[in-house]
Amino acid sequence: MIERSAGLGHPHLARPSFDAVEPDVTIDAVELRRVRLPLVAPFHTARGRQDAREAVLVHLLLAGGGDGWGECVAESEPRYSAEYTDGAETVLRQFLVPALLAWQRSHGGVTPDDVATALAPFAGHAMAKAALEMAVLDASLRVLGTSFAQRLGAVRDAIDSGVAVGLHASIADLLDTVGRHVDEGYRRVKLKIEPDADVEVVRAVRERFPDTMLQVDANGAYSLRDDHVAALRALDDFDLALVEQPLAPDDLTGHAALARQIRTPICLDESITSARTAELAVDLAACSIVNVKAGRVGGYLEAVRVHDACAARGVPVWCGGMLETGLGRAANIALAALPGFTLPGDISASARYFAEDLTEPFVLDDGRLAVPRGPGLGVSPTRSALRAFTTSVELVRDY
Ligand code: SMG
Ligand code: MG
Repeated sequence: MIERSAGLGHPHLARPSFDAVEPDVTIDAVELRRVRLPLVAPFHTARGRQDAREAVLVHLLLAGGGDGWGECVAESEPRYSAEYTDGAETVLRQFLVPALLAWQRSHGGVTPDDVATALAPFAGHAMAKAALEMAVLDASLRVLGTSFAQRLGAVRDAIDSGVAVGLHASIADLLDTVGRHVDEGYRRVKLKIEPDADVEVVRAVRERFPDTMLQVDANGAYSLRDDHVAALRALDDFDLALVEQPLAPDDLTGHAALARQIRTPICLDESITSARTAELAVDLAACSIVNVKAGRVGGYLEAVRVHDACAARGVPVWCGGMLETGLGRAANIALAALPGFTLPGDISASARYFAEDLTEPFVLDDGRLAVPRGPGLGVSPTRSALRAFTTSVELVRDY
């Protein structure tokens, strides 16, 4: 791993290999726990509206005590991606957890690096796989007394916090929401856009907030139609940090063509499903910035490889968000503390989405969030939140 530091020119990226020291853990049982947290306000995007965060949590119970938590970022409905909560729970119960337990039986234990190998026979389901790997990472790092941040190669103690603002019914309402977040101290604001809710919306926000770092996310709602390209080109006037995923996820050549027609840098989100697709997208000039989401690429270890591939190409990355509870938020903050994460991520304070989080809340400090430093995720669900938000629990074990 040390050779990667040469490409980055960053001494801190000389990340120690944990393979030698990370102990095998022995999983006694896997609890698949469904939670449902109401959102403080609905979140609208070009792909629909959400009123609550429904998630599958993967809770590993280790033989001899100890545990680990993973959060699956799949959403209730298959809109942002093909994965969705019920599907993720099914694939975990029926295929992924049994495969990991079978691996453990034949190898005498599991390490975080084993998870992707054990699950590789199954196609897709990146978010479900990521949740299981996250739980194994948490469990084994807790045993070691090492934090996620240290394991992933973090170089910062706090990260700049950005906030994503959904589509609003009126520009006046949107300006109120953005104003509130600017007052709260967020270091950049991302606006959701869609055809016909773009140029005027961004113009109004830019006029009211001339000094705020702004970017937009289209969730693939545009095409190369003339009127769509014209609207995206009109956004060049507003000094946006980037436009995220304007076109369909599989349209890399379309993004490359669009990049030649607009000045705002293109960032890809849905298109990037692995370090390999990140390399391809960058090498095709489909994007010049990458949004990294561990769930979308199959886990935090692959997310680090996306970071490394981008760093080697001089491409800035930032950490995306999936309305995570405190568990996923803790892991995202650790990831966003890596050196190549040079842009603020969609990692807000807990209060942006939840009146009560699953863990102790993450709170902004001068527009920043502190990187958890305790063993594993450094946070755990509180008993009261588990009681309040759990909707079902099932136990999977190797009989
Ligand atoms: O966690 O603050 C957050 C959400 C950020 O906008 C956000 N995420 O496309 O980047 C994205 C969306 C995906 C989830 S909503 C469809
Ligand atoms: Mg996005």
